Amino acid sequence: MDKTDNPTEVQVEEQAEGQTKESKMALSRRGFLGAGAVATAAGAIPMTAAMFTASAKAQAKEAASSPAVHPGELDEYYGFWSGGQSGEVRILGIPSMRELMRIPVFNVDSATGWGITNESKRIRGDGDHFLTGDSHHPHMSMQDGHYDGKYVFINDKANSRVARIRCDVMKTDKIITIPNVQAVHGLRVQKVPYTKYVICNGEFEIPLNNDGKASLEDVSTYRSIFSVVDAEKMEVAFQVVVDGNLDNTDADYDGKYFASTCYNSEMGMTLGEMVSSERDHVVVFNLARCEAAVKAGKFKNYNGNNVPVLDGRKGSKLTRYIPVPKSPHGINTSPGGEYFAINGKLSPTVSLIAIDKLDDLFADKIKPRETIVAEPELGLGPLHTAFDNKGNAYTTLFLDSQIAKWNVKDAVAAYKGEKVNYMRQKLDVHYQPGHNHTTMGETRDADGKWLVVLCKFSKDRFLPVGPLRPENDQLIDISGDEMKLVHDGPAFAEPHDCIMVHRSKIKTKKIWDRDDAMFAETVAMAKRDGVTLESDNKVIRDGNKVRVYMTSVAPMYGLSEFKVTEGNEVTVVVTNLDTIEDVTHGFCMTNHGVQMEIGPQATSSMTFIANKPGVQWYYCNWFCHALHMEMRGRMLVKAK
Ligand code: CUK
Ligand code: CUA
Repeated sequence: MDKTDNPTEVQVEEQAEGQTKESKMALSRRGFLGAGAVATAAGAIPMTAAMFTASAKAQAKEAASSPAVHPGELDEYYGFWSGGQSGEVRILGIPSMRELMRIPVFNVDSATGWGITNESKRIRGDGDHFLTGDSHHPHMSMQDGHYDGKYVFINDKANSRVARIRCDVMKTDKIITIPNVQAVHGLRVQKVPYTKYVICNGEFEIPLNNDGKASLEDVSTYRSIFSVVDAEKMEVAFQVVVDGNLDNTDADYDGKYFASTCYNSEMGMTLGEMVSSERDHVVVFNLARCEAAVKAGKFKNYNGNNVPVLDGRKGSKLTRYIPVPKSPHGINTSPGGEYFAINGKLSPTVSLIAIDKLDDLFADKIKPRETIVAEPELGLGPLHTAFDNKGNAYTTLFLDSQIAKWNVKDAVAAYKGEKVNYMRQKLDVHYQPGHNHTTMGETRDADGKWLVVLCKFSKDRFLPVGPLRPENDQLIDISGDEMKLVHDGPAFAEPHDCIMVHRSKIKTKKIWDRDDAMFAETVAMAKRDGVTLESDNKVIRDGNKVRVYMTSVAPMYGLSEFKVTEGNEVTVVVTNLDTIEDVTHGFCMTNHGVQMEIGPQATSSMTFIANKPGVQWYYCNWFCHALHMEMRGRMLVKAK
């Protein structure tokens, strides 16, 4: 590498000589991960002097424009953030980056009683016993490539689940476990004609029948499987066995193809084996052919369930395999529907697959690599790419801790051999970015206003809080020619991915409908007990079971006392009769480890064993009224 033209991390430090001590320190901290990584990456990228100047200039302009949303003003976008290992989804306001709400999904939540209430336990279904989750990819349902404001779907990598969030109430309404796979990672929705399907990748390779009879040595039956989930029914419609494993996925804007990245085409079981070959691939799924194969009965079943599993391995009509440089990660469809952008991870490149060449590929008229129409070199560790509405792409460079802004058309021209510079700007981010996302950028409505970059490390950007640091979600203004960093947002573990949806797309309810499906089963139970939830306060005794029905109107419960016997299984059903927006009540039974939220006009219930003899106060734990402290009552647990 020519030293004068291509400053390495060390040289960058030298050039920083005239700068303040602090910014020099920042630069050397940046080098911390980058240096070691250069050795393992496929090759270093020449960074021109012009690029460096652009990046320094951009840094000097940090905080030049403001994302201020003044008191009383509302944000323009809803952000849906994955909560990573916390298992939840968070709603942020963009551009303020204020956290507005948390939606418990795969976690158990003390505040709302998610995982504690009977209503949430029904939704959590067969995975209710899991206390944990690892959510990665939140994506909203679409109509003809536009967000429809109906649902947000998200995966749980840890327990191979997919959840659906209802956007009218911002609560999870369905969670399913995907059979036959392990570690559901990449998740997206069908964009066109509408979100009939949610697509998701089984990342880890497991025996086709994973019944405990397979060995660790013979891995010949190990497979990864692509799952296609019916979005309305929340059932797996069909699955496709592939060669190699599956990482991230996306859909086209024609309703024809899905594509997934594979970083372990070797089917290695150790890190060394997984990165041994110079190329991996993208697998493209032909939806029409898959649906026809299911109809024609050309599937098998595994693990004793009825899910149709198609064989999409190499040579199959259902799939095509496009070789790309080793260990690709993110895949992002350009909002015009022209390209799948495949992010190189161990390669400094992004490979663009021309979607309009896929018909020819499936007709065997062209070779797989002929679908690649650009492979710009961007920098070290490209993980994910986002798009604006002006033909530019923004790629996170994990190892370089930068965002590369590049022009798609110019990258295509350069691949054809034209002498054009596709690189527009490199901006330092802090630090080690994974996903990034533009406002509306995964739909036809990409508007090129804001870019959020989810940095895995925050290091020195916030007050130190011990060895465990927050992530750093950075907001970048992309409305002008230059990217401008405008906000650092600390976040708890661990936003992998996010989407930003214009507020005009979402209509939420202010209070619950009494006939909402969320508590329909509880309403049915009350009916069987002859209880009218909207008016009755009753205790029903049914052998060892006690069902306590009460209303709540600020600041009183309909029942101020009830009696049970030690060992009784007690179900408390609270119906919040308040009709005023934001008057949420809680119900906490002391010394029993249970509490829940009851929104206005909602019914919530929970069941526990009364195992603590004596007087036990229950109280409202959501502040609702000046006399909120007085909103309480007594349960007497008579000793057996
Ligand atoms: S993955 Cu986390 S940085 Cu789960 Cu989308 Cu790429
Ligand atoms: Cu009801 Cu606080």
